[in-house]
Amino acid sequence: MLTLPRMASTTEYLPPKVWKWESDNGGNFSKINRPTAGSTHEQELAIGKHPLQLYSLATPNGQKVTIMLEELLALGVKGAEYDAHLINIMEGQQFGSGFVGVNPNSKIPALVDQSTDSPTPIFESGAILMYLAEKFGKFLPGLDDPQARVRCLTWLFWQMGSAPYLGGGFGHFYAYAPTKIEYCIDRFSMEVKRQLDVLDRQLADNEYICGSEYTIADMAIWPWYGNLVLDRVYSAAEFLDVASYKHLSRWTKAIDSRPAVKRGLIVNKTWGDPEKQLHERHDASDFDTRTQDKLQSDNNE
Ligand SMILES: N[C@@H](CCC(=O)N[C@@H](CS)C(=O)NCC(=O)O)C(=O)O
Repeated sequence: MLTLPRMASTTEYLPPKVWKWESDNGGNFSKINRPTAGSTHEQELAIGKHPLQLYSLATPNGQKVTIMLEELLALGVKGAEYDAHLINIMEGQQFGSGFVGVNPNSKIPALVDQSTDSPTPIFESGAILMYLAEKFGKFLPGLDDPQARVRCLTWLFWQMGSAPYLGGGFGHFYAYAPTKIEYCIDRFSMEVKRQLDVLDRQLADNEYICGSEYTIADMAIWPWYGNLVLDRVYSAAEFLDVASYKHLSRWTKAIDSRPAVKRGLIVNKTWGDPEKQLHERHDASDFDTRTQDKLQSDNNE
């Protein structure tokens, strides 16, 4: 049988034998992306006065953790007091030596628990949510209810595996890539719409993702899929016809109205409406006194 050599389906790009790094490929993140790990410069991390030190930015992955911390504080859990330090990933601060020491994967969010015998560093938003849930015994069913617990963990891990298709796949090619490539946008729109349908069906029978209780699974899933439904990421709500997912929309709005969620969403935020930007959070009162609109009006006085 005659075997034809594999041909590239486009005439524009034929991959070379060995891929080489072109440091600027024109993409939004080309200035900071690189194919190696490790730190690029010395930069110590600041340590504030509270037991928990968060190093983050208000992307959906960062918002998961600030929502959880604000929910814990709303329940009166004093040990959940935290300092939220800004890590500006567009300026490469995730490659500073201090940050890499906490998270060798150089991605926000990263947390250090300073209340343990020696500091406990944690990275990966799912691991952080689980750590906090177990530390304080909130928002994750305990080992005395193994079925409820595994249901919650299953949906937590569903988010970890699914959201990269939404962010790294759909969002990247729909909103950020320097050229619109129909193949990529089609492929990831299909997958994201399938995921929206998965969530919609789950929420048709359940008030929250895992049942009648609000858990860390909701806190992990909402910042990605809730923000998408509310058209706060990628400007793709119409394109993906998100309004057609009725149960998902109901859940999205219910969680968006929680006061702790409203606070969590603005911590470490450096873009958008100045009233909704709290660059760093070191005290509960910062929400009233240190949002960008307040700081700007203080400067003008
Ligand atoms: N699986 C990780 C993903 C974290 C992640 O991708 N963080 C992004 C911001 S949303 C980041 O820090 N990117 C910086 C970079 O890639 O250099 C988690 O859930 O914590």
